[in-house]
Amino acid sequence: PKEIFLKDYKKPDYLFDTVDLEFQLGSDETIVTSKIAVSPGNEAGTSSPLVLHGRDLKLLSIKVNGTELKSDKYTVDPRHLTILTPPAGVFNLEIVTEIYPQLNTSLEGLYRTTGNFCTQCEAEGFRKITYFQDRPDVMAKYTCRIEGDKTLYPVLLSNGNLIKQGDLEGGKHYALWEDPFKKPCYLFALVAGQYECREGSFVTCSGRKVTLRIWTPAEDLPKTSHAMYSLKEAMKWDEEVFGLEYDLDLFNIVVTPDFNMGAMENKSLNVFQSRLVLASPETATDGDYAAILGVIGHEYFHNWTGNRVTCRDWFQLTLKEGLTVFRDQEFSSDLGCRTVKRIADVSKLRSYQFPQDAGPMAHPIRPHSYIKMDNFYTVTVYEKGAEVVRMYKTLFGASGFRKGMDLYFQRHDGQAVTCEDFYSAMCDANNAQLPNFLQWYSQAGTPTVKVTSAYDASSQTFSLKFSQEVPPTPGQPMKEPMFIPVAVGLVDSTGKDMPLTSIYSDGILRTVSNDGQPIFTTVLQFNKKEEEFIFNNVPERPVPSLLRGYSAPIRLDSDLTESDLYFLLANDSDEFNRWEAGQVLARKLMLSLVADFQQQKTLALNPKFVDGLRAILRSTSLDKEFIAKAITLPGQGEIMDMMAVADPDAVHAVRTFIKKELASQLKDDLLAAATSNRSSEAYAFNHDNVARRALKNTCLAYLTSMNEPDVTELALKEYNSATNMTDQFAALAALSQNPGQVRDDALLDFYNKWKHDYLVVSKWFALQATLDIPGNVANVRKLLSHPAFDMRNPNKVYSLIGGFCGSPVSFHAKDGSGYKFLGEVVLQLDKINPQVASRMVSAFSRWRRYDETRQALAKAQLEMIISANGLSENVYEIASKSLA
Ligand code: BAL
Ligand code: ZN
Repeated sequence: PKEIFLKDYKKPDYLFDTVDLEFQLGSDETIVTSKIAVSPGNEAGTSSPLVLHGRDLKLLSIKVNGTELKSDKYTVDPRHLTILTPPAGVFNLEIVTEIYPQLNTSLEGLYRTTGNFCTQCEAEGFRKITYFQDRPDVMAKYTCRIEGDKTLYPVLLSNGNLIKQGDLEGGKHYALWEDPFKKPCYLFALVAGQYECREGSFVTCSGRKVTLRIWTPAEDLPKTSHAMYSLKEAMKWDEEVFGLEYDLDLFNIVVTPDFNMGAMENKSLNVFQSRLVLASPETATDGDYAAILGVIGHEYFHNWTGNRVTCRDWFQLTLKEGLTVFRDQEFSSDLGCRTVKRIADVSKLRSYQFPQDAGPMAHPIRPHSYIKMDNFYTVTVYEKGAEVVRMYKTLFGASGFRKGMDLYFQRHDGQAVTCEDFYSAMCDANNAQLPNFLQWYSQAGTPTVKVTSAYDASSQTFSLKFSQEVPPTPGQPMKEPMFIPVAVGLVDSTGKDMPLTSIYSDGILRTVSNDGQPIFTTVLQFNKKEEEFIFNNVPERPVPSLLRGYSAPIRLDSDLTESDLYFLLANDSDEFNRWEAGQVLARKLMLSLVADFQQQKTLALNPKFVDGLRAILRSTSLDKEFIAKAITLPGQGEIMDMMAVADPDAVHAVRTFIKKELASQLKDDLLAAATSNRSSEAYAFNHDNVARRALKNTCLAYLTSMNEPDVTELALKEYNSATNMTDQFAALAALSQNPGQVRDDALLDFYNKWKHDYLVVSKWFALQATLDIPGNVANVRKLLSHPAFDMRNPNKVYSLIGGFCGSPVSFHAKDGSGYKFLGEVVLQLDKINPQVASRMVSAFSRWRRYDETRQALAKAQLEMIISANGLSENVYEIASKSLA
């Protein structure tokens, strides 16, 4: 397979000005006619061959300026169509191809699922529809005429505005769509089938009325009200926060059960997998409601960050994804609770991105090379990318960030640009220079920042000495220092923030104030290997609150003592850092108990830790969802990630021990919180109610972990009396922690209740897949042949197989049964859907982190996979890099 490099980027030889597509949708084959107005792409004009991408296409004809092209004037291979000597200057190209959407299980390009047609073109799916320069810097205006059977496909949708529609002979009809905005082909979309829509409208800030339609199979329409609410909120928010107005009179969202990604931002025709649109209180949890809000927002926000301004090439993916994730995070924060959202995002980064950044697939947010671009839709490009965007906001403030965004759109609307363009807009708008900041785009690996502090009473100064280390990653043995914004506050002995006045560093004394007003948090700009910052006028030894709000995506290694951390847990005005202090304490505790467990010592819980959590649990002033987060222990993956040799059994045993011990020591408080936060009110998705349920259900999970009759009784009662899926599923999950009849009965009951609803059944699959019980692989293997499971449906695969791989005890079973299971599944999946298979094979990539026995077993599976015949490039890339 061929590796593609960022450094080899060249502008396209040819430009496409307009593209007129025609689809004749048939039951077996679809005929695609593409008429393109081509012009030379470089100033000198060109006579170089025009190379078009194409895959799985049957070429029917090519015309240049209306004349059929003779076969000696072009070549075709399985990946390309090359027109050897195109005419000089502007010319028209017409290509007719035949494709077979009903056979397309890869879900890239045009495919048919449950009778309906749907497309997915990002990153390189358009080449499965027709021959094209399938790259994002080729931007054209499109029309799309769709023709098909009126009964089978009553709804015909594409991008832009509906220009014409009408009936045709033979029971057919057609629709003609025109998109007035230039776009790259990855944003093209077509949907045809049996759908109904919920219609709404939104009046934009300039008074234009936009029609909003959410299309689903008729029976799901009642479940689209939250998505419609989310869309309207997103449109309003983007106007208020960024001054960005929607630019067409129609916005469509289509729901499909089979979709590789979560959703896709095609211009004015977003496509979503069902899980991220459909919700009712009875069938969707608070987590689902929150995900829908975030992803509807995310795809809508792409209209400006991604569509109006797009990427020059796929290496720049984080330009649109990092920025748009940042925007959806901010949107969800503004509509919910900012601290809780920040905690959730940082936890995700630590659980998924940190391990990636420390493994064989580590790559900068802008990768240097790829074999299959699909493999780079990663937590690094998305979530770390969003952290990099967040650093601009931390440095420039909300108004400086807005200025940068305004300048970015002013300069680049309608263009395909690079990460440097975004960086320059941010810096230029703020008259700033950020030395070493661009390293975030080119260096992989999570930097570790060490901090030591010293207080000098005689000079009333407090010093923070920083040093940074960026670990070696594949292809990058040596690293340069990065620009790291560190938000810092100093907390006095009464727990209050000290006013910060001036800081000395690098021979420069800086006054710290906000128009003469004292400030309590300052952002230190740390961009060298080592640097010391000295705070002046500090009357007593403070406890520093470092990296407030998690101001940079780094690992912080500070000299804060245990008592400093308990002090911050109880007092820090930065709520994120209160949570963080608890997490640092929990991580230290878990690691030390893991060592005890490995040495077969008796485990005992530090009473100070119990007291710290009790105080949080009893607080009447803290947000309830915050309390739920603060009493939740770091995940097993996070702890394994901190060990020299990851030991899933020890980490599991320790986490289970702490959970049970906390439950037993805090039982009265947990019971009080679990019962006092019940509510008989009708379900509403608002922060107060979500927070109340989160706290109640977190406490219930703790209590049930004790596996004692009274708490099991309580959980059963919660399960049976629940009036919404959040409470019902939480009670089921709580009960499922303990093997036995109660659990088996509850799981069966749940299935029988919900077998008619495939989204709820997916939750049921995921729950069983993630059960931390030895030997669960046999159960999961059995579920593969359950009538409700379908290997062709990505959502079910992510639930069952993905869930299983995320469960350390079963996946990393010492006998290799989990690895063997995944090895078999990957090969089976790869024949159906390489993108999904390659996501699954990634679970092997950190095999070197485990003991020798596990290493050998996992490696054997990777070797078996890589030697398989007909392996996709997607799986090959992940498997080979994992073995390298
Ligand atoms: N562009 C792929 C799906 C998403 O990130 O929105
Ligand atoms: Zn996106």
